[in-house]
Amino acid sequence: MDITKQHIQKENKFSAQNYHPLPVVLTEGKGVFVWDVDKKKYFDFLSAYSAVNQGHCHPKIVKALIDQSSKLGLTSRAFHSEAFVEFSEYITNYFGFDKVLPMNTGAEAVETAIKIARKWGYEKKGIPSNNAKIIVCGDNFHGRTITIISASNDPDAKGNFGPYTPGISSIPYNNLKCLKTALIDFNVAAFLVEPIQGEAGVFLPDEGYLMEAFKICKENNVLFIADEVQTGIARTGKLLACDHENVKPDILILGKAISGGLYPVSCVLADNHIMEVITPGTHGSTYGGNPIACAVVTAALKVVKDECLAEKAEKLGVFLREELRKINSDMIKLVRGKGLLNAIVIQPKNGKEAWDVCLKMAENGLLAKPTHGDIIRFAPPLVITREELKQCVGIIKQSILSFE
Ligand code: IF1
Repeated sequence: MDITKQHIQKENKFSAQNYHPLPVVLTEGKGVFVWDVDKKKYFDFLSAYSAVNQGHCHPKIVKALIDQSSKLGLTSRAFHSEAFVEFSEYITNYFGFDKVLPMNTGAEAVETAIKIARKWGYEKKGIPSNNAKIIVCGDNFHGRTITIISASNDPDAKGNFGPYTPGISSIPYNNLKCLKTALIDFNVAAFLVEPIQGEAGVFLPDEGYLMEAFKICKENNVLFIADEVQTGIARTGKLLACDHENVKPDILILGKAISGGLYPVSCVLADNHIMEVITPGTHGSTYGGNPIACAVVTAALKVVKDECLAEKAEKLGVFLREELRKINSDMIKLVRGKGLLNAIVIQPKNGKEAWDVCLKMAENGLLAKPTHGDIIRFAPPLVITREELKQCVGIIKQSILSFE
């Protein structure tokens, strides 16, 4: 049996089956490329769900990881650390907020944002105790914890994990009328929204939706929370997806590419009048804000600016969508996206569907994965060149036309 099959068989034996990966076993990554155990080279068109915006194993981020982990790993927040002091100043200036609260995974940062919003609701807005409500959007994806899936309408993500956390209501995405109605309720503390719905299949709201939603929140003394775990860090052609509409969220949630895919780091950013509800002992995390995370994030964010990744994503995204729309196949129902967060919707043909297209693209040297059956997300590292992108479009075209 070949080495790939051997690895997959072993994984199936020893690991929980909570994913259905493409039959590829990766062993190396550099920039836009990854290699499998057979030394086959691929373009990575998923970027670990937009966590590797700076490219795999970026030398400057790797250096920061090695240097810091050889000096001081984990102190806990029981003591101050030089790395954390420097990180806090750097990241709050970088994004323009007064305070940062560091965590590790995106879901933890989302949970943290919900906790802050609820506490703000009670202590600042005057919502009666234990009555705070959070408004979310249908087809959202904010993570996998019990509270977050309580806000989900995805049966796979939510099914059989009850009982669910109360105080969370869902409204249709991109619907300002429903938001206005929902915020009439004084007990609403916050509106939690993805500026672009990634998992749902790269759903872009109408132009102006974010700004109008923000205004409706302000009119009703409700916090606007932007989950930019996937859309942030230059992915959509601006540093933050909210920047396309000049919206400064009351609470900003970051994760994934904040550390360039080399260390799990997330954080919540907010100004003093909101973050001050968090006092000693009211929140924490063993690894949150650890020196290695701080060093890696600082290096990863510097790369975003030094290599103008947002501008690149903006320009290359327009090019990619133009080229994809030129592919003459009725299997491509739709191409949509912003910056280098894109997706194509596949019309099954001759019994072949999105999964088969992904298998064919893998055969031809490009890795991408379907979401919700018929949608394929195309999100390469932002360091990709125009020439490499052209090659990728060629692979996508060749793969899709092979089913004609
Ligand atoms: C999986 C999806 C993407 C996120 C947004 C918070 C989180 C995520 C907008 C939580 C995480 C990941 C999780 C991973 C696959 C991937 C994903 F398909 F699940 F939905 F990207 F679209 N907010 N998204 O996208 O961050 O706790 O994972 O660090 O769970 O399968 P996390």
